[in-house]
Amino acid sequence: MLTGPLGLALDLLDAAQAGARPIRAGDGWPELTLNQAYAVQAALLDRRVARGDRPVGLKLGFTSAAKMRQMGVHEVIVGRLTASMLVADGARVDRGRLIHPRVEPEIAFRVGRDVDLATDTMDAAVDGVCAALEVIDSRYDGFRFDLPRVVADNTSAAAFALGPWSEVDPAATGGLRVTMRTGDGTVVTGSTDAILGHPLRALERLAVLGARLGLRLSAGDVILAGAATEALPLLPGRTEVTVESLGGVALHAEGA
Ligand code: OOG
Ligand code: MG
Repeated sequence: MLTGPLGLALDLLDAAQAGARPIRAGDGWPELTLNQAYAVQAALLDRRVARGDRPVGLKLGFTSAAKMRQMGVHEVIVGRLTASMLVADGARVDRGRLIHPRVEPEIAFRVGRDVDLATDTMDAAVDGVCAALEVIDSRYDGFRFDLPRVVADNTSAAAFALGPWSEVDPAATGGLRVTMRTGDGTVVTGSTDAILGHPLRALERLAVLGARLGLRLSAGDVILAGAATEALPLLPGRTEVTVESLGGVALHAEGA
């Protein structure tokens, strides 16, 4: 149980997500340190689990210069993925349950065995790679936050979709062309090299951050390496991401 400022942050974030209403100036958001913010993030996960959800992996944020520039945050962060966030490839996402959703193209890794990030090497544990699409939905008004806020808000995680898994060596995930087309036909392109120079670097950063935070992965868990381009609004209609040699993934957004 979190009490005091941490408990308040937890309650504000939980209510914002449940009600699809952003936290605004004047709502009494408490200033948090980065460590406190990760404690709030962990408590949010505990609440989800208590309601029947299940951890299914980890995500990295701000692994690309494009995202850092877009959001004004310049440090790699880690968040939690749960089963309820996973959207089947091509399935529907209801925008009405979200505040101001955005979508970003990513790649995902899957681990084939349990990993204690403090002691185990991660890239050897990876047994699959795929194209991925992440829906982010900051619980703060205007998508405006600083580092502790976005960390407490589970790195804006809202939903994600995964393409078919390939047994590509993680070392071969560099320099792949990434394309995202959103509901109004807008197309952005980039390269997996935008992710810290090579997606393997994302795994290395996750190992360092995860060891510090005491994080673990279970066999079958997913890691989102972070967006390869800036995020775009999640508009009604089909959003599709393709990653050269890995394939594609899509979702269909509906609702106001
Ligand atoms: C935070 C989430 C960042 C990424 O891939 O860089 C992230 C945000 O931009 O709201 O998921
Ligand atoms: Mg992301």
